[in-house]
Amino acid sequence: MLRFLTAGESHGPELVVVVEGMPAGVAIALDSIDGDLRRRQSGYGRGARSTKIESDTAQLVSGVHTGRSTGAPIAMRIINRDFANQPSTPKTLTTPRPGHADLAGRAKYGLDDFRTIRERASARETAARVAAGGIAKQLLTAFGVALGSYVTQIGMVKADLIKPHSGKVDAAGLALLGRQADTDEVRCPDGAASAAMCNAIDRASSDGETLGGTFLVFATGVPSGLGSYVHWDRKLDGRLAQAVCSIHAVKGVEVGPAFETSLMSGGMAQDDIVWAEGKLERPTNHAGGIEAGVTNGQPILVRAAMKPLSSVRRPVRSVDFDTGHPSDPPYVRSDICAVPAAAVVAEAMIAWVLADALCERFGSDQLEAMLVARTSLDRAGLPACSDDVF
Ligand code: EPS
Repeated sequence: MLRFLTAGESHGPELVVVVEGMPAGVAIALDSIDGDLRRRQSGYGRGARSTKIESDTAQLVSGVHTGRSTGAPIAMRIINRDFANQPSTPKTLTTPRPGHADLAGRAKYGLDDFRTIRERASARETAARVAAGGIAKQLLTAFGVALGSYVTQIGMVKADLIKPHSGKVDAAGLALLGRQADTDEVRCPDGAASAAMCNAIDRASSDGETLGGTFLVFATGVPSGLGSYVHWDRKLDGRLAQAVCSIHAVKGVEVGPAFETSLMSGGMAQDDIVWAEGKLERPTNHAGGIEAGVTNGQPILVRAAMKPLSSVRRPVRSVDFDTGHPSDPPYVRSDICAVPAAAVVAEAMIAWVLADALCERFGSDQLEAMLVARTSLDRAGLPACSDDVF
């Protein structure tokens, strides 16, 4: 229902994003999009490009009138300040860097200069995704859906945090963890772990290394009934996994504590269904808010694993395609750790998938009509005795 398309190269003049299918009537505040762009740029371990050169803001080109979406495509631009620093004829790169798109890109498009491939494959593109996700978040806000994220591990350092699926942390508790993350250098709400993560990043930097890690994204207030159990390609967990796994360097995604529950017996891993004080309650959330591909009204919990970034200063083995001889590819400036930034990008991608699923369920032309549809559909999943309550 919703689509977005990004364009632009890492060191080209600008990134462009076109958001298509946004219902009319959604309040669009550029401030909150710019706030997310700033959150994406920060994080201990980012390189000079993010911290010293770029200062991302979104310029709105179309699709918004008097502060509200019109139903027309919403186009935005994000200027690359580093464009001004680029040489007019950059040196050709003839040795592919392992772990990057270089080799795969040559096989795919037959491009001789690995720099051309790197330009589009760069994670700089995620700034445009965050702008698109920022639009999606504003539709979600109208439905009372809120998103946040925090870092759970960097390198070997794991945060010691309350388990978000344990039933001991509600929407307000998750929001607090998200706010704490936003004030921390590595976006980790465990202060002791955060300090150890920063030390690990310093050590990696002096060793010419990089670090990966894991992060958690949550969405609260999500209406039940989004997604489908009927068709494989409409299952919401699958759609979320695809969206998050498409983020640069993300290699794994779990919905709820999937790997932890794989160690449990079936009875332990269930989330009981309880009718209490006129409401359906689930004392735990092992399902991560999704059962059989459909939201169940519980917070959505998605965790992802990011590999250590592939641009390392220490020597790596490769082959020069001009000579056919072994060659160490030239080090190209990069980040040491981008896990905190990836969490913000994942928020944007999850917001996007949820907004798309909202449009699917409640219609997608006008926000007002969607809100009316929501009110009538919300009661569909309740037991008959709920009539006495309402
Ligand atoms: C990236 C390499 C670095 C990162 C960049 C992603 O860029 P540069 O080579 O210009 O130093 O800083 O990320 C961003 C610029 C950004 O805004 O996130 C890469 O190779 O993917």
